[in-house]
Amino acid sequence: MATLKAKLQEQIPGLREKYGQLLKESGDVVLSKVTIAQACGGMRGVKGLVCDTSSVDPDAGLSVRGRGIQELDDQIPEAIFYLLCTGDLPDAEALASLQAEIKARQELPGYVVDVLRAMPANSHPMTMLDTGILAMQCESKFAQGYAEGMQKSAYWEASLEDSLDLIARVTGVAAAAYRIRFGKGDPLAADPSLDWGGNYVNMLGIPDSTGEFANLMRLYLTLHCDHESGNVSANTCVTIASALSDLYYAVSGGLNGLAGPLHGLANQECLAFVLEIIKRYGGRPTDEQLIEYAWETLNAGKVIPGYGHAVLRATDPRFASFRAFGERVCPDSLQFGTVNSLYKVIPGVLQEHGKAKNPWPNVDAISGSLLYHFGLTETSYYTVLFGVSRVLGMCAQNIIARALGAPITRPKSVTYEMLVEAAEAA
Ligand code: HAX
Repeated sequence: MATLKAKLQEQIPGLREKYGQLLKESGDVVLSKVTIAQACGGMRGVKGLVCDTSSVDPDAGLSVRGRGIQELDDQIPEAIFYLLCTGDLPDAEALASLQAEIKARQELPGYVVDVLRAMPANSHPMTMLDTGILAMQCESKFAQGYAEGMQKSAYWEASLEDSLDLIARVTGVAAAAYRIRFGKGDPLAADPSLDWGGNYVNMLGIPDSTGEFANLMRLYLTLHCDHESGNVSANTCVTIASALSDLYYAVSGGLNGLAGPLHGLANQECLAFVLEIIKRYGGRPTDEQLIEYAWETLNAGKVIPGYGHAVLRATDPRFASFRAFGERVCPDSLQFGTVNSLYKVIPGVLQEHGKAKNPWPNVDAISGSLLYHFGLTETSYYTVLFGVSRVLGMCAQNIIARALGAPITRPKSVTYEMLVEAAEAA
């Protein structure tokens, strides 16, 4: 068995060597060109970032370290973190050791709950999550080590320390935010006998007599773990950390990006969309009613939440994993059934509409319907779960970036005049 730290210690010299060699021998090779449309269009398709933890293929979707996410949907999120960091799944002993590390660090500093309680009663749960994480910045071992003159070669170890602390505590922050924001009573303490996902469910305080809600949580935290480094939240996190701001700053900042409606907030909007449809038609709608509703939405200039993607061009495999879970656990749920009916009609409507490059559903189209089934009905909380999971990927990406001594991010921007000049020269 190799603990996460031992495995990283063994791998990092080779990793530095292979990148060093590549840069020396092939540093001038052109990877991508950038058109004016791309410079003005969110840099779509420009290859200008390096990320080894995961990759998103337009058709096959997310793979973590080369393994399709659907092959991994029976793994627990702690194992996925080990995989993200090292490229291998842990054996039983390494997994137990990682879980023990997390359990040993999960008690929240008392001031976090005070900070959350002091926030306005109508704060968005994402604001509470991000604030709770940022409040703990004073705990950063990276910041402390840096102030004490830590060697550059040791940055990754301090990052790993901050990662383990953050992963251990983020579920406590998220659960406390839920209980305070929605008047569920005092925050609940962590239970060290439970795994990361099971403990999170337990701290939310939502009864789970069958254990299936904990299974859904493990699946949720696994499926949302990472999505390359170019998406808004990961890219923001990478950029902040490239200034050697520690992970509390970087993760909190990245999650602020996740809170946008075109990114992580879509899952809150998806279930609201489903609930509105059910209300309007007084129950499970027919296909004709769904088509009517979809066209009304599009004609009002709005997007169909949960459909389309900046990179994917097929049904998101994470959608498929959730769908299989729903078929097994709650096939008769009104919300899950409506999501299934939408899946039948929306791609055709979007194709006819002719704008979206991808008419297929992304992960956000379905996750809320399953959470709703288990009694997590506060839709504004859904992005928090996404954020908790994404902390795994953000931390893994950061550990590797610090191991490789990644420099500060600084792309070049151009003015309108420069664009015109380039256009004229062409
Ligand atoms: N409904 C209606 N129109 C859509 C659409 C949808 N679901 N998806 C894309 N379009 C429209 C775009 O608004 C755009 O219109 P304009 O030319 O008028 O601006 C046009 O189709 C082309 O867009 P695109 O190239 O296909 O998509 P983008 O890469 O620009 O955007 C989005 C990708 C995910 C933001 C987009 O598909 C969308 O808004 N979807 C709905 C919201 C959503 O589900 N977001 C979650 C995405 C997953 C994620 O990141 N989660 O965190």
